[in-house]
Amino acid sequence: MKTVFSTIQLTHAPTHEISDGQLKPAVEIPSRAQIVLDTIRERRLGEVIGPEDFGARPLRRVHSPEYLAFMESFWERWTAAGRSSEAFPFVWPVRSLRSDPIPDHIDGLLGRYSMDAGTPLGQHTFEAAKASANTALTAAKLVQGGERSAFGLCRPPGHHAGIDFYGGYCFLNNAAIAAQWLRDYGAARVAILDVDYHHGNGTQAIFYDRSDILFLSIHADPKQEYPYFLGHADETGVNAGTGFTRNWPLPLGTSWEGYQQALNEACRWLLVYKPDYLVVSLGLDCFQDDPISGFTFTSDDFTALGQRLSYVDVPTVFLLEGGYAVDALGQNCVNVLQGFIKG
Ligand code: 6XA
Ligand code: ZN
Repeated sequence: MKTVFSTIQLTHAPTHEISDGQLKPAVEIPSRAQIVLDTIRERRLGEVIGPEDFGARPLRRVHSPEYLAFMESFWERWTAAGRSSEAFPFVWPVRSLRSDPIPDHIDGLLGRYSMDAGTPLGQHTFEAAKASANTALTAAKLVQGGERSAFGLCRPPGHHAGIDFYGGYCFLNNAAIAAQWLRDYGAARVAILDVDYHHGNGTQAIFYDRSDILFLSIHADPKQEYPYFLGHADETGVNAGTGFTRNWPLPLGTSWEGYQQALNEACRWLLVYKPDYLVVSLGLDCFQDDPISGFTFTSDDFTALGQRLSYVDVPTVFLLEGGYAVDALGQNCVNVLQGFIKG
């Protein structure tokens, strides 16, 4: 299996994040990508290639022009306001406040275009996010060109980012951008299976009213876990998209044993839907030692996950999402990918 990766993705190197009422060391850090890359080479998964530059068009197919313009101009505006550190929003247009008109001040803009205060935004963030999206697109193009599978070593991740907001360490929705690109270049139906520990709220919302892109997600129950405000079992799509979103929220403490029923159900939906391509939002944060998560997968369970996905027998694009137990991240990730190859 080929891997796509660009070192530009390492330039987003946050130092801190806001969590647990504190300014803590950031967990979505460049060494995550580095260890995955090192393990891919050690275990000879396959060739590692750089991404093609797809330009702005595929980003505009998913994200709003206003949001992309905000991201492009963010650092200039932030520094013009006299700031030089990573940015965190602190006010949002929630119920009873107005989203329009758009504020002029950078602190207002940060709130308008974000969903949480836990996602550091810095000088090189958007450059890295664009490289990450190009990595996803290049992996999609490999599979579109006839490869059975490809791995986009995406970082920063994407599945929490919506049409016009960032959050959950995500800025551009790599899985959505890749799925939409596959639709735009010949596929009739694309499915996205999100196996990250956290619900992929951004991806779900982007395709919620559509039947041409199926969204399936298995994750920690949002009543107990981030992102808290989406990912319940009763969210199944709307209008033309009714029935084309499915969620399996699972309790904290879920093991591979408890996970498999949901995974088998999700795979059955894939067999019925018969997508031309499958995009897997591959988070590795279901791991037992993940510092911010609450499931109990072992490293071997990730091999079984990859094997199970190979039985679906659809050309598959894997895109990295979360996973913060850095020491084991490379093993866990390559276990999924080799499990898939060896099926
Ligand atoms: C709150 C937790 C963010 C979740 C990030 C993640 N700081 N999403 O792994 O998949
Ligand atoms: Zn996650």
